Amino acid sequence: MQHLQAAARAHTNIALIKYWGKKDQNLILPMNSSLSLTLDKFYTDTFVEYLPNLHGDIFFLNGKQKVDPKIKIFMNLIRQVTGLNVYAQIKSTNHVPTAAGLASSASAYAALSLAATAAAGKIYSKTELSRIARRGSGSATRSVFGNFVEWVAGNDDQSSYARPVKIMNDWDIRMVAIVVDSRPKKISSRSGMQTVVETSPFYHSWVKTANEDLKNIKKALKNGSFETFGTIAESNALKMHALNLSASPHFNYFEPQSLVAMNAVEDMRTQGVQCYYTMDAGPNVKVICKNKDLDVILEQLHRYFPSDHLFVAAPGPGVELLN
Ligand code: 2P0
Repeated sequence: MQHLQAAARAHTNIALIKYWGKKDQNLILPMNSSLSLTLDKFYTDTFVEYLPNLHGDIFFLNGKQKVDPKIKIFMNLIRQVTGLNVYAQIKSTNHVPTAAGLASSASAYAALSLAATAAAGKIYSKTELSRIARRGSGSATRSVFGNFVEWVAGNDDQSSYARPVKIMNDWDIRMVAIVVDSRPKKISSRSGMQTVVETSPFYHSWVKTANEDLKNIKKALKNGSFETFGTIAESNALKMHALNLSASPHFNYFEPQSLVAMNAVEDMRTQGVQCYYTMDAGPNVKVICKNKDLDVILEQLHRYFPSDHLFVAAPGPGVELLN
């Protein structure tokens, strides 16, 4: 008899062209295409076992049982897709440095997509898996692939998926995560982006410039202009945060230390060090740089932040099964 179990690992990703708004809440179709870097340091391991005697799905996160309605809805989708009508026991472990506050739904749903479908005896292509992961959480679409990844917005379930972005440069890129605060975020991405879509007077311009940013950052990835690449990423992040400031009610994810980090990066640039920042739905700042500049950047950041608040990551792999 078939063992209805499988385990998978997926790494988190950081968007450089942000996804910030949906055109379809149910299918999780984004307003604009986005681009991210999958990271090697932060990942989720998920084990799924279908057990015929269960009367509902059971979910454990880091050893603790959790009631999560989003997981239940997602497992119903998995049953619909695979045709296996059995409840599952799900055990997830987030491998994120203690207090880093970088655990994300991206790695969670990418790992669960692969583990839950493989345990049901189904093997899907990575493109198909990215479409399944998308239904759990938008950013999970991109964590199915490694390195640089584009999530093609699309217009329906079939046309909204992730694909790898080929790079033609030797940057040997690194990302330094500066942990400013590890408390849970004030406003979830899901509700924050919805408020912005409904109320920001700048939303239309965001979609337009995000599409242009995507086109130009892909060009920079191809022709090797790191300065153009970093400048676009930084400005795209700030435009996303400007949407939040212009929403009604307005909100923001900045803490005083976020601004300290951003200014430190800008100061380094005036001294000729190539580094750029991005920020997501929380106060932590991520610095993008080349490996060759890493030591000098860390030395500068140590002036403001203790070393246990700085985490260095490199490009990481896509989702994979664990034996
Ligand atoms: C992203 N972020 O592209 C954006 C940019 C942060 C800023 O957290 O509602 O958790 O589950 O699809 O994927 C995206 O939020 O939201 C996000 P849902 P998700 O990574």
